[in-house]
This record gives sequence, structure tokens and C-alpha cells, in this order.
Amino acid sequence: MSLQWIVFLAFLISSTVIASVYLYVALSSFKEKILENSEKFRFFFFLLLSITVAIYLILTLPKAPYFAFSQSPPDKVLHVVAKQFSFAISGFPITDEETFSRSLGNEVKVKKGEVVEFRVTSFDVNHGFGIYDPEGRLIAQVQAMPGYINRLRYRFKKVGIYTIQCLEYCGIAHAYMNAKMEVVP
Ligand SMILES: [Cu+2]
Repeated sequence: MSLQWIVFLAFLISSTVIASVYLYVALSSFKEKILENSEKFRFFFFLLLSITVAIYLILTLPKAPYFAFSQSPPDKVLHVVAKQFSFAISGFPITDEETFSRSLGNEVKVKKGEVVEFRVTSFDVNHGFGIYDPEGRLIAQVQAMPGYINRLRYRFKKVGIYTIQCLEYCGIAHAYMNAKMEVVP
């Protein structure tokens, strides 16, 4: 079973449970009986919620990317500037409109296995910097914000053409705001 199906089934099961609780409460709200046991029910649901949240946190928190590669100095630094509706990526800092325009056509290549640090910012509004692998899966993302440089480190494990896509609605051509980069052996 693919990961997407597992996530879908987990969503289906948890939403069915939540919907059943709402339905149960709605259907039994006319009876007085439930009021007698309300303390017990409340405690039961609180316990159920706490256990569910704890399981999700234990499973997902170790995968949070905030501290990924924080101990390993990057092998390569790439400067990224987002501006309606394109990404300029360069090995050198992009400081103004001129360096931005010049960096637009850059062929971006990184080596497989090296830790790349993206320093991402924006020249206008908030954008999203999302990296998709050659199979079209989102593998890393960070916000591109005017006035801030957000760092994202990632180690590319597969050779191929990666797509960068804006993940924050930023205007009329948002859906077409993308760039390419290549991971070479
Ligand atoms: Cu956008």
C-alpha cells in the first residue's frame, strides 16, 4: 500500500470517529440520561484525545525538519530570491534587481549526497519555496519572506531534475511560478 493510501485511510478513520462522536452527541442531546454520565464521558474523550495526540506527536515530531543537518556545515550554499512570478537561484548573493534578472536563467546543479543550504528570501510578497523530487513528491519547503532570509538544508539522495514550485498564493500567475534544478552524480 502506498504512503498516500495509508494517509488517506488514517484520515478516513479519524474523520469517521470524529463524525460519529458529533452524531452521537447530536442524537442523544434530547435524552436527559447522558447528562448523568457527562463527567465520565468528558474524561473518556479527554483521555482518547490525549492518547491520539501523543501517538501522532511521537510518530511525527522526530521527522520535523527544523534541526535537520544543523550540525553538518553545508557543502554548498545557494541564494534564492522569489519575486512575482519567478525564482532566481545563484551561488552568489542576489542583492538587487540586476543580479536578480541575471540569475534567472542560471542552470542550477548540485551533487548527489552533498548538503545544500538554500538561503531564501523575497523581493516583494510572501512566497513558498517548495522542492519536488523527480517523481513529483514534495521533499522540503520553506517560506520566502521579504526582509528575512530563511535557511533550508537538504541532502539530495537521488539524481534527476527537481522542480521548485511556489507554495504560497502570491498573485494571478502563482500556479506557474516555478524553477528547475538538477542533481547530478
Ligand atoms: Cu505563489
